[in-house]
Amino acid sequence: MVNKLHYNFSGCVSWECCSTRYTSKVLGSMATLQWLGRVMCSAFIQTVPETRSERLTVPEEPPDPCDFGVGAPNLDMCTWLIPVNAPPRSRWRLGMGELSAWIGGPRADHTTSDRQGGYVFYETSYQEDVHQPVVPTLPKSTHQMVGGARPLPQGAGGSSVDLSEDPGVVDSAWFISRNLSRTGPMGYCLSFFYIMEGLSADRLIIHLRDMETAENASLWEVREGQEGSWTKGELAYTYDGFHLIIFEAVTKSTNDPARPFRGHFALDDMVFQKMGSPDLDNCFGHCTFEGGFCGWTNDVEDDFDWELGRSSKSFLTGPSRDYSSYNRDEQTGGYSFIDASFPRRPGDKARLLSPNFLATGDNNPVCMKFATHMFGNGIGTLRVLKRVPGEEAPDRVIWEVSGESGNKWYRAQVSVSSATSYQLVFEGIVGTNSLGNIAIDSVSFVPGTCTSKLNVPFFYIYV
Ligand SMILES: [Ca+2]
Ligand SMILES: [Ca+2]
Ligand SMILES: [Ca+2]
Repeated sequence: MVNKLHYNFSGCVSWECCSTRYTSKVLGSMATLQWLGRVMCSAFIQTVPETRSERLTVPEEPPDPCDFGVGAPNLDMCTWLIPVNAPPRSRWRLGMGELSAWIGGPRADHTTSDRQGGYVFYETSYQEDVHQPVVPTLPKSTHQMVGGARPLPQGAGGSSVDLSEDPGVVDSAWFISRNLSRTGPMGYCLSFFYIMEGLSADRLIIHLRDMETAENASLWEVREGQEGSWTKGELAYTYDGFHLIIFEAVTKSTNDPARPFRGHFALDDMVFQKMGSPDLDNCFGHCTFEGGFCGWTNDVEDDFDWELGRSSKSFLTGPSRDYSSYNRDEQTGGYSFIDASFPRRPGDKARLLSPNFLATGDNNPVCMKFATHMFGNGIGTLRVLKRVPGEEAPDRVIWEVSGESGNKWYRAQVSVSSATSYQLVFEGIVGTNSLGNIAIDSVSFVPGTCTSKLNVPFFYIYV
């Protein structure tokens, strides 16, 4: 059961309506600047398939890349959409450097690095009206596809709310992919460039929305950008159902003194590729272990190997479900694990080697994120090491955890920087007995040092 969802601009159902509204409102001169109206009205009505037969019309291939065009008459959102009901203060817009002085946004795009290249942006300092204070409520699964103001999430642990204090309101704006079909076992790599700049911009999140259940899972999040410069974002994911990808840009709260200040988010060069395809040039090293090791390889100079596992019904052979299969509560999904049972002995090691990464430079660390599962009273140790190929120096341990952590997946992350090209190594070490399988999943990389925030629940639903 899927809501029929309509997206367009400002409630308009035609280009004429939309362009009139925008050109008169924004610039007051339709005759001279009609193209700007067209720029802002480039998406009209789109629907999410309501029936099975409609869903079958969803193309099997991922969308073509989108660079948002070059030059005002050609700016274009391609197949991307914004929600119909988004109020102006919660709306992504097409823009380009030449227009940035009037309508906001970065001074150059990413594709061409000039003032003619298109992008989409969300100006966070925009405040059309006065916000009403909203008391936070627990998220409810209302499944309304509506951007705009939303209550702040509950504090950690769902503690009671002090009603004497106005919690403020955050605005958020959604930028939505067209309908996507199943990704296939290898999954998709979504790569893009983003800017997050200014005091009033808080965070950028990517959600996956299941079109049948209308539930959202958050897959990716950043809370800071390299101010003013385009930063690459990458996301490898696999999903066995019809879905949407939603970028959500979130402002600071109205209670935050930074909220009135300027800020914006921008996106450019959106590219979907199939993981494992020969021309894949993004998501290097990322892996959800659904259909293989994604370029990671087993070391031959150790004691045994990492294996691919899948939805084990016995905890003796691996976790019952993987980490990256999101909101599908089924015994499904792949991961990689070490099997500690006979003939393994305590202290045996298995190493999984990454592809070769280029040097990061001293000022450009990357953060490797991954999920771990360490269940069983004989659990040994999981380490991440940095290896410099061709160098005699031993691998250097940069992350390590030992002992059991229950029958659960946990997020982990480690910052890496290297003056030379390098490899990363997952090393699993067998513990005191055979009840000690260690699993990993959802390896990904983001630019910059890892932030300390790891307490965001992996899966949560927004109102
Ligand atoms: Ca562009
Ligand atoms: Ca997985
Ligand atoms: Ca091995």
